[in-house]
Amino acid sequence: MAIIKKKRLDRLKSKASELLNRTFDQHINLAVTGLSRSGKTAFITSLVNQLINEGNGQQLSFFDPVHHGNFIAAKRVSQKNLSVPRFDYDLAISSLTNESPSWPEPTHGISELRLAIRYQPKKSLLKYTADMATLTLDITDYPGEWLLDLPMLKQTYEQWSEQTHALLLTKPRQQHAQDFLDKVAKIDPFAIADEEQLAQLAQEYTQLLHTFRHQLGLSVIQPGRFILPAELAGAPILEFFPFPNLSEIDGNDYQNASDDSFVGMLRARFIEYKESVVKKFYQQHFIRFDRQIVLADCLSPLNACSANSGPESFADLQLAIDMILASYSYGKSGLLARLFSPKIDKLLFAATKADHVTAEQHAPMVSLLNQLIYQSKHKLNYEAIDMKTLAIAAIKSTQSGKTLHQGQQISVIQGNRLVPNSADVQGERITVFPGSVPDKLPDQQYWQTAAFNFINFAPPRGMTKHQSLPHIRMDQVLQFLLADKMI
Ligand SMILES: Nc1nc2c(ncn2[C@@H]2O[C@H](COP(=O)(O)OP(=O)(O)O)[C@@H](O)[C@H]2O)c(=O)[nH]1
Ligand SMILES: [Mg+2]
Repeated sequence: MAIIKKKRLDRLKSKASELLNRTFDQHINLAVTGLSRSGKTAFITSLVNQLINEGNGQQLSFFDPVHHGNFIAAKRVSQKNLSVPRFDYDLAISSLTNESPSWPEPTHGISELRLAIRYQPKKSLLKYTADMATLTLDITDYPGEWLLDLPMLKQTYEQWSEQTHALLLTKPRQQHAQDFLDKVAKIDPFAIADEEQLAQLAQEYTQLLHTFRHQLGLSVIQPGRFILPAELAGAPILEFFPFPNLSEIDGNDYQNASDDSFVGMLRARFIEYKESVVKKFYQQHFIRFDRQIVLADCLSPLNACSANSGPESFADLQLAIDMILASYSYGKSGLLARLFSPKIDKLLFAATKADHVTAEQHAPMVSLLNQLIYQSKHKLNYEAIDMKTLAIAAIKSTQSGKTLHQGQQISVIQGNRLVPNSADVQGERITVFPGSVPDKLPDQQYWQTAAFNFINFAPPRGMTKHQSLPHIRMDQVLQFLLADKMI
């Protein structure tokens, strides 16, 4: 009898300690996304750097665990998911802290990094049981472009072709796309597909997407994976493109088109792409995230040099943000609800590169981003999600000050101009007034008179690996994303 009781007691004890351990080990799956060049790599590098060097140099005064003294230390530990590439923090921090610092090389896919953050529980029940608790933070970096593919899941190849074709016919895409469209128009959709020709045209379509993104500064790129293929580069699954005017051909003929005909092969690849690329990403990764930060560079599209396509590139950014946010509107759509369960409880929008403008421009930056997301925010079902918008600089590369201009004091910023593709990446030191950021979506008049001067700055000199990087509001980012799990 006594033995049985003891056994039961032991079992209970081990259950209790297991339970304690479980509550002990807090865990956050933090996802970082944004379109290419929005600043994801710089952001994650700075976030990791701030946490592992806490106390060295820069203050994190708006991050309560540091402010109240219960932050102990953070260190990198090996990641859980061994099949996902590691986020290369060492490489990134090395290039930033070189004698001649440069921005980390662009990345093209998904990567992960895990931090273990030690802290002293002060408020939660944990304080009775431990002097120290651990928050495990898994950070995933993935291209926002991949989320642009979500709407394709609801479309047939015909519908997608029609919509994409219509987009290709609008300014400023049309003048670049005409050549490609003419070539496709010559193809007999029911002829046996010439794979070589198909690959060649897919290549041209992909090239067009690159032009839209990098030359015209547009954001709605579909399929998004085409310009950031990661491990799928060169795979036939990425070799398809929209076929115009499918609605004009006989519906029966289209349905019965064999898989080796042009249109049959394009259709088959489109379907396969949705299944094994788009859905797979949601099922393998997206479903695990519980906090998300979306980075947006709202300043580049304001630039005076893009004045020709300024209004279009801005409208395009708005549409892209809308498409990206659709990924969080679970619950409303059956399809999405089936793909991932509602899990994300905090969503942060950050307008990046705030060091490109003077401090008084940060408030308009935030309102501008809020306007960009306003429409989608109201369309979607967000009740369960805590949301916030901030203007940040992951790595502050300028100083701000005042200067006298025509008898008036104006705020200016100063930094080293970035010289692209040059061995001497540190250009001359310049002082600029970058222009005012509009606090609402710019109207026609803005584009006519605007003189926004967005210059790419080199990272600051003299940073070291073991010091925290200069930043703007990274402590508020940490506060929003982590602090409630560290009490
Ligand atoms: N001045 C400044 N520039 C930044 C900052 N973050 C990113 N950038 C610039 O934006 C470029 C793209 O950033 P990156 O992090 O590689 O973007 P990703 O493609 O989203 O990973 C960098 O090479 C920098 O030129 C920042 O905090 N301040
Ligand atoms: Mg990157």
